Amino acid sequence: MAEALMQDQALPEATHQDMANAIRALAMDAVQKADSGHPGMPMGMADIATILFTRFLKFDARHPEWPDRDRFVLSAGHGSMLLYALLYLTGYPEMDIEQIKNFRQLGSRTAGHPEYGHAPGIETTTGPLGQGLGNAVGMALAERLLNQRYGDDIVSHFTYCLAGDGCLMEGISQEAISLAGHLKLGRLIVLFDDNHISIDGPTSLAVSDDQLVRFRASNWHTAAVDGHDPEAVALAIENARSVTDRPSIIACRTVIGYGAPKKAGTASTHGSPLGAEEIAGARTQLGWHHEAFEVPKLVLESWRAAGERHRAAYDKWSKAAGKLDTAKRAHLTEPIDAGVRAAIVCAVAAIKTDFTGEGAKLATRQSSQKVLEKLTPVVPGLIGGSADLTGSVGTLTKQHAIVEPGNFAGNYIHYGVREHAMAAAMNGLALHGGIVPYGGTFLVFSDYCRPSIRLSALMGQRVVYVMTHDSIGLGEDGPTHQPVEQLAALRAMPHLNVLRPADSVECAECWEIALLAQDRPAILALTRQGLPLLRTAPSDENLSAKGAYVLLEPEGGRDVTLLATGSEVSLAVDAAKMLQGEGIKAAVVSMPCWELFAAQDESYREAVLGGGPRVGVEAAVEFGWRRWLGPEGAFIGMRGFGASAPGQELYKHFGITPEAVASAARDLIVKN
Ligand SMILES: Cc1ncc(C[n+]2csc(CCOP(=O)(O)OP(=O)(O)O)c2C)c(N)n1
Repeated sequence: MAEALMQDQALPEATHQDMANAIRALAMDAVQKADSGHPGMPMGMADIATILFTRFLKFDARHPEWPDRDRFVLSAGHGSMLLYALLYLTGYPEMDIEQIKNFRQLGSRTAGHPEYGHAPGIETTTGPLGQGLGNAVGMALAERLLNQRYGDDIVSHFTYCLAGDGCLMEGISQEAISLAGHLKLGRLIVLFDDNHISIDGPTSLAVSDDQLVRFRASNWHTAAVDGHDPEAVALAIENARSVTDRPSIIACRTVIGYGAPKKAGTASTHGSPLGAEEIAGARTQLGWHHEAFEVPKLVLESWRAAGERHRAAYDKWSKAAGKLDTAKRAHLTEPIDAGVRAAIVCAVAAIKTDFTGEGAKLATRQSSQKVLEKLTPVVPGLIGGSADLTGSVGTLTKQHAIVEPGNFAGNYIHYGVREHAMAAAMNGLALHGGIVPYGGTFLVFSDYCRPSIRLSALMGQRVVYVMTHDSIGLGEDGPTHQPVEQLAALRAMPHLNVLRPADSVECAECWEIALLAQDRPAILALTRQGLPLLRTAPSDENLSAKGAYVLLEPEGGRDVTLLATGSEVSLAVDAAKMLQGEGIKAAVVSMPCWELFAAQDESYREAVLGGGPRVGVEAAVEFGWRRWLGPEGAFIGMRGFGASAPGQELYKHFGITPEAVASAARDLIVKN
């Protein structure tokens, strides 16, 4: 409260109205010049954004990377010009007026929707509605987790999320708000652009929810204000900040396209340029008598002053952070630094030795749990969780304590049956910095996480998705639970490592790959059923790191190469042994990660794949396999959905057996 009042007194000279109008004008001018975009939301939310950025938001435009800055998430990403205008006006680096003029143009930092990494100050990529809200929940959770570990002097900030009717209509919003309310994320404040308009027209066409009742039912503090009354907005934000045991939502009643004389309040301002005449009318109505893209000196200076409001706070924070142990300070932004990388490599080598020594038959979900048990103490900020399948997916170990509502000392989150929110929140945890999130569910439910996985990949965030029960091998639960097309679908996604280990040793290697790949997410596709140990020879080298490698090379050249992933590698090995008995020389290639294999040089790939006939084996659909098999190769796998029966029987029923592999190999050799 005292802080907010002090900031009030330091308010720059330009009027609130002028400062808000600068946002409105930049938005309508940029959209007009680009001949595409969404002016309505920035014009409607300009008052709220002005209050937030000039009075409350803790940020220093010179230091967008400040770990203790408040986070501002524009969940309604179509209103990107609101964010770009704010970044330009407050003086963020790399966001000059040329960027605003080049809105939506190739190579500009001002893409149609905010893209993480395109400019400092863009906290996350938004556009797919509701995802930003899920990210904000993850960021607010990260703040509490790190506050618990670092204390108030180092981590103590708010997460503000601007969400529209669209975000709140999306199903993911229910999961996200329910999780946030349960965990009592009191530092999360949602500013709801309650303008009653979406693309098709008035929201009454499609929705009649009482949003605030919905939020209250999920343990949120709620308030409603006139979004064009600056003092009412300020008071509501101040109140929300003082509620520490619940997240808050403020429904800000706004007029979309505020200021446009004919179009304000209508869906026509949502996603199209206003047109020259309407823009001229808006300038008159708003009292903004400046050329396109021109922000008068006083207004710009006032905004720039807002960008400097927290310089002293930044300096104070820097001093406090400077007293931290160097590694701990570094881990606040990047938990896996050189020291931790070395520790991971070392721990994985030790686990591999244990696995080879024990020689046990283990499901890879169990091996993964054993690996996690060793990695958890080594990786700071490693935060686990599962969507109500903890026991099945092996994500919890003896090294974990549970995060409870209002108590953030733990390192494991019960996300509940909320796969959508789990995945979106994990993106937020990763984006916040200081956290390495992993979360588990069944591979078939990767479909429920897919929109967020896509954003992890697009943003290059290190999120580890532990996806077990990865084939018909799961058995009796039947085709609803048996993934057949998910591996192919996930492999189709750019910038994502899909890792499917064949045994415990590969499982440890895949965890190492997932954690050390700082710039991308990973899927660990793991089995429910036990798998024999195939990597019996101890090796410190991470053989999985090249994506595929020769597991078994026959002496004296190959007649055929058997390519397989995960649980089917042992089938390929059995087939090779059968063939060997007949004098046929078969090599077995394990392919735990296609993406990494594709990135190897051609000579390596050719050497691994071999020049002769190839048979691919995977208990999934064939889609994608031709890349490795060529047009002549044979594929042993699924041709449709699975069935309900014990896993072993299903393998026989669907013809995924060593005998079938051997037979396909013989046929190919004869043909050749
Ligand atoms: C998941 C998803 N579905 C659909 C869209 C397309 N879309 C963009 S904005 C929008 C309507 C949003 O309405 P609202 O949040 O009320 O925004 P406003 O009209 O107030 O700007 C839709 C359907 C999208 N971006 N994401």
